[in-house]
Amino acid sequence: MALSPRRLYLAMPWLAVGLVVALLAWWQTRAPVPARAASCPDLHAGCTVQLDGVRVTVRIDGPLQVLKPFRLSVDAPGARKVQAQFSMASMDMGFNLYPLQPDAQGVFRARIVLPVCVSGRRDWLMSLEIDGRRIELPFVTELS
Ligand SMILES: [Cu+2]
Repeated sequence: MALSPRRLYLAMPWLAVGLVVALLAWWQTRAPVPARAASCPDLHAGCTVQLDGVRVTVRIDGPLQVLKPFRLSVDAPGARKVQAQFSMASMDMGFNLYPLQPDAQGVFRARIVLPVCVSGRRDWLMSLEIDGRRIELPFVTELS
């Protein structure tokens, strides 16, 4: 069974399918950015987390409640790109990714609005990605 040009031609769609499957498999197994677990009992007061020698200060202003906008500020000297994502342990809370924008002082800021959890949970996980490094901060939203 020689590999004639015609056979090769017929095999093309399958090769394409195989390539897509391989790409998807690779995408799934890509190691996520390792996270530095941190704790911040009072996000309004703010917390400082050490991330590879950089002092990262995280703070929020405004009501820490669902459906109400609050402001997130991240001070990470020297950082170029900061983004935040909000999730719940073992629960898909939908896609949300907030790119933070630096202000004149170089403090990264974003306005966040959290969705309501369908099962009434209030335990969230804030994932901050700072130049490819990640901090995970658990927090609980307040009741309105
Ligand atoms: Cu939830």
